[in-house]
Amino acid sequence: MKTVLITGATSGIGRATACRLAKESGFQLILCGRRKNRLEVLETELSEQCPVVTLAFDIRDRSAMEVALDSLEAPFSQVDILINNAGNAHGLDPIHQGSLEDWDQMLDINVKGLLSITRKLSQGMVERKQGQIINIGSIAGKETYPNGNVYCASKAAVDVLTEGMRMDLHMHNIRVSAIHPGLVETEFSSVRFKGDNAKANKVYEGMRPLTGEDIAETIAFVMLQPEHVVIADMVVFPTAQASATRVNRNS
Ligand code: NDP
Ligand code: 8X3
Repeated sequence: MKTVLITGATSGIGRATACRLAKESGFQLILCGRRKNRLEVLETELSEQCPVVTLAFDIRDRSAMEVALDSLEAPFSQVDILINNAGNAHGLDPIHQGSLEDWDQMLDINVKGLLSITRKLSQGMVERKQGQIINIGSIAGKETYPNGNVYCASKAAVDVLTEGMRMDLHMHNIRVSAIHPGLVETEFSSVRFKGDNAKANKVYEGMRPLTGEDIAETIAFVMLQPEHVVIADMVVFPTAQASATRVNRNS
């Protein structure tokens, strides 16, 4: 049985991925996020389908992350597949008005959090000469858009780090992939606009966005390829989107 760890499993893409992978046989899940109550509900829901454990920690807090991962007992102590999904945008402001607190959050979660957990879990993968890492980037990392500045930079870092990880780890038989979604309707925009749901809903106005389930399906596709195949990089848009800024809102 292979062990899959998903960060950011309490909502959106991560939650949908947990539900999608629970349907596959041969996998057990470690689900992570800060909201413990949501993790508990999900564990109860999915443990009828496959073995599940949950770990509640803030990915910015390196020692909390280490303590949580070190607490894993067999058969969950060896992580075979890491899905680096936790992340968010915080704010959408021009560079001279951006909030330093928002910038810290995006860099600490989307970049440094992803790096810390990857460093920790890739060590065991290297020792065992087997593993897979799937990073959730964004179209924002491929194309910068107005006021996206630091979020775009954080996702460009995920793009570059995916390449770096693959270069360092392929000789240890570890597969590294990135999936870069366009607009996906999750809690993402509500977090970006700090709970202002009127602003959040406008992001998807007049068009049909992707769902967390759509991206979960692409994650499963990448993950379930034969061992000699790595999907290195994938951009996934809704049909109504052609680039970071070109969206057909009459669809
Ligand atoms: P959601 O806001 O629905 O989910 C974000 C997840 O990240 C939550 O489970 C949240 O859990 C977790 N998370 C956030 N901050 C932390 C933290 N400090 N420590 C631990 N976990 C954290 O958004 P999405 O599902 O849309 O986002 C998932 C990923 O997809 C992100 O990396 C995002 O950048 C990326 N993405 C999203 C797109 C979109 O349009 N929605 C498009 C392209 C990429 P909790 O709050 O419980 O800690
Ligand atoms: C999320 C997609 O375009 O809102 O990464 O940045 S976008």
